[in-house]
Amino acid sequence: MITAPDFSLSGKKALITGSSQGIGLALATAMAKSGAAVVLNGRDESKLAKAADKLKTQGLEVAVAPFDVTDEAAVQRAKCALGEIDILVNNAGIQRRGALEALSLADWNTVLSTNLTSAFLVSRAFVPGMIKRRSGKIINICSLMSDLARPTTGNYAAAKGGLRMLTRAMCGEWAQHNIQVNGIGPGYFETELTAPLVADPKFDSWIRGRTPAGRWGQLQDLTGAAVFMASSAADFLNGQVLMIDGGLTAVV
Ligand code: NAP
Ligand code: GCO
Repeated sequence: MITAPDFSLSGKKALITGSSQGIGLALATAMAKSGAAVVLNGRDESKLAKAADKLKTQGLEVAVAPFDVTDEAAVQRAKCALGEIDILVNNAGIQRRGALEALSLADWNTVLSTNLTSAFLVSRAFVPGMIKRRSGKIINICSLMSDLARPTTGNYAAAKGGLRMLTRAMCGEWAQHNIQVNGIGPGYFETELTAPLVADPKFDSWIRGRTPAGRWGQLQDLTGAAVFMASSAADFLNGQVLMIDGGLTAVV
């Protein structure tokens, strides 16, 4: 018998990396409002505490796990401290813009390690529990730059392109254990990461013209897809990346 889809996350524990602000905090808030007990993550403990307070004042179940997602030992310590989780959102990410020919190896490495390797490190830490329980959801926060490049973001595009393929690779290895791994590819959203672009009238005008919806993305625009992918309604969705970009990648 066909029933209404179940988007509830009640009884689930969700870890969202890089969730002291921006997209991560928005997704954590929406998941908490959908019933999940959420764990916020970031390196700056005071920022993390302020973010947790915002959720607590809304009566939401929240904990914090301050660790650097690029630090293998710190990720392992976090796994020991947190125990099992049901939903993992690999969201932590940074930008270090610059022309490729002038880009430092440090700026290359830090973007690849934060935006790509960290998804491997954190998923590797928590997936054994999901395998044992034959249940789990992993959501990788990709980008429209998983498919499209823009000058001065070569390191970032390489990382996000890799994250699309890592999403498929994780599906290939873990779907057999009833673990669903999918990605969300935001377009251009107003956050701290894009603040310099939002503040640039030329870029702002260009992105509004280049985006069929004619606007920057707002954080609420991402929450429906994230809660869906984290819920039992998406139990047969696997290895896919959903672009939420106002149509930007669909139209030249
Ligand atoms: P943001 O506002 O700069 O937030 C980044 C978050 O990640 C912060 O909470 C930051 O906290 C955390 N973080 C950074 N490095 C970390 C590390 N090594 N370990 C743990 N946490 C770390 O960025 P955002 O715009 O929300 O972006 C979130 C994700 O969405 C990123 O993966 C980004 O690539 C992706 N994305 C963004 C857009 C957009 O237009 N904004 C579009 C497509 C994709 P701490 O600095 O305190 O650690
Ligand atoms: C840039 C932006 C993009 C966005 C986002 C687009 O410099 O063009 O930082 O990389 O962050 O990933 O989806």
